Amino acid sequence: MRPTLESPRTSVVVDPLQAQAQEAMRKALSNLAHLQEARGSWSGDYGGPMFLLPMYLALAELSGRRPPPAQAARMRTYFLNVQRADGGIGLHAESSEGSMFTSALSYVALRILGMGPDEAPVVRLREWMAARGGALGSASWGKFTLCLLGLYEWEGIHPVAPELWLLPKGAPLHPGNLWCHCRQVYLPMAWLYGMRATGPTTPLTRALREELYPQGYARIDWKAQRDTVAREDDYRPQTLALKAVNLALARAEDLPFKPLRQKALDECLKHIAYEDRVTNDIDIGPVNAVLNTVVHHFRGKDGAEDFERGFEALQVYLWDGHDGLKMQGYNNSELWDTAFAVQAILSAPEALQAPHGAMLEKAHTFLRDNQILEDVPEPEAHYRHRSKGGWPFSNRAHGWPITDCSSEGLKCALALEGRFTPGIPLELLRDGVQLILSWQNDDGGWATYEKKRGSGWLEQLNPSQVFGDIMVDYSYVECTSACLQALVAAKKRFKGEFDEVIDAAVKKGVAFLRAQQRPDGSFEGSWAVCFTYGTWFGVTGLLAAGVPGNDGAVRRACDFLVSKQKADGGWGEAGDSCRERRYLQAKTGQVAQTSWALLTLVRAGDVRAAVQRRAVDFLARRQESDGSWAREALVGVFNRTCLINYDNYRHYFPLWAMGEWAAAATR
Ligand code: LAN
Repeated sequence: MRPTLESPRTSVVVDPLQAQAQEAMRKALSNLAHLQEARGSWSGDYGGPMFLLPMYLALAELSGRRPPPAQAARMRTYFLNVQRADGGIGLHAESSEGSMFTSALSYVALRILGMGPDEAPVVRLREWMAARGGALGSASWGKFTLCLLGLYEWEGIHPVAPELWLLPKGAPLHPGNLWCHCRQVYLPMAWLYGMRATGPTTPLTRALREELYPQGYARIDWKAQRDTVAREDDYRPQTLALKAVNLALARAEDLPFKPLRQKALDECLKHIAYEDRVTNDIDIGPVNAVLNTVVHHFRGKDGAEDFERGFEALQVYLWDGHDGLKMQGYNNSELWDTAFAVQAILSAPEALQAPHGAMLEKAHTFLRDNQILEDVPEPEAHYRHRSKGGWPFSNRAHGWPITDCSSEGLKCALALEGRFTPGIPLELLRDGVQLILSWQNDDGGWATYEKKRGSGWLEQLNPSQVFGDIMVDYSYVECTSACLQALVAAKKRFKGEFDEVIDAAVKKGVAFLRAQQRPDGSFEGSWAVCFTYGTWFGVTGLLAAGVPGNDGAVRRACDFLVSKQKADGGWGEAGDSCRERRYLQAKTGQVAQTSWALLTLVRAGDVRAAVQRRAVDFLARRQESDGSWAREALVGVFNRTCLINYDNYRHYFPLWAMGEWAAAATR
């Protein structure tokens, strides 16, 4: 800088952007403190998928538990808010087109919720469906749900054979080899299919049969409809392999005598009861939570108590949000949110953190009290991995630990160790490390809940039509990165104790990550949108593992991100990137994605300071006066096609990114 007489050398040159960032962080911290729950966590709307609430309402209708009027009104509001201008309803709340699966189920839901067939939104929805052949084109899970209600005939779907559960464990088609979410959905489906469980005909179902099918219900040749699917629902068209399996299952189903059926149904029921028991009836996810409860309903007197507990547990999945009352994609996302919030808080300058000791202490309590303390009973007999020492996505009651949730939990536990009492016993931290190590796949990566079991070709048999990659728990960039980061932190903490095993695991993990990088330098994410999220994890995983910032892979990833920055200084990647598997720009920058990009560039020590400054400026400008950030487009995703709302991402990621930027800029 040019020395002048007016600026004596002792004066501190204050960068106005630093000052702006400090002020933004101060406000973001008090907003986080304000949003924190008494139990120490952050909770938020986890809606998005549009098939969940209708499935819940199908159960409510079957079991005579229609929601009370005020709740029903909020649910109607939700559907009407999400309904698209063309009349259809998409797979998720912000889909760029309607889906027959969710339109047909939402139609039924609206009628269960008391809307008449002549009310305008219902008419528009029906017309949208009719123009596309009606509910016959619904994806398979929609047809299945309609069967339960007596609104589709069981002969019109491919068999879901309960006997698969009796196959020898090593058989490739054994459900134990499937991704746990897929396995747990097809488990109650197998029982319900085996029983051809169907609710009674009522005036409503009689009317719906005519409204859903312009061709006339009585005239439909059901057996010929097994493969009928609307263009909108056919993301994963039937493969030859699936066709062959379906044919074989159909032959078996047509046999007059099925000697193993009863035994298979009992086996399914045993696993359903087990899943209910080890999750406190929450179940691993929203779909099996509904379907297991449907099973108990159809068990009649035998299932009455289980039904009550299941139905009660389902209430935690409901969330009354800004756009109405919906069913969420999980019981909640509290552990995940809390772990990220803690890391964001810890990134802020110490002077700003100082007033928030109580917030961190409460968060620590939540993390401590939600670590999983026990393995599930007889894990092998129920196709379960170990659990002890891990962390779930939501809370301990849910009970299924996840690789990356455990890693984010462990990272926080280590970062906060010694600060609050009682702390987490050292033995439990060790268990966490061992668990993460035990989850590593042979390919060097980490999957979500379990080690990869089935081989990739199983995906050829994906019967869902609307989802991609549901059959196998593959290694993912995000999970691998999180596990590497946690292991490296653990190596430091347990000086010497785990050095060799962790070094070996990290070496393989790095090789996996490198192999995932795409020619354009990006990494594809699977659990949020999309290349921005994946690249953040890819790069931070490599860096944590000791790969230097000037490594070619890191440089290429940074170049990729820099090339995508928008004129407003932010990053905005459209949700359809996940579906189409290529980077699609959104109209404007988004704060969560901008934060991921900024975190990546800062950590990598990227020297293009102006790029980062524009991002910081974008984040600060977007902040509201109360320290929050406004809601933006959905940014979470699963199975390539379905977006989901991580409502707290906008509250802590900008803080985290500005915190790391500010620290690096003053270094
Ligand atoms: C989730 C939620 C958490 C999420 C993260 C931990 C964030 C991720 O890093 C790994 C994958 C995981 C565990 C995940 C997988 C898919 C889930 C379970 C969901 C997105 C929540 C809902 C979704 C589930 C599959 C929805 C039901 C639909 C099916 C196709 C079964």
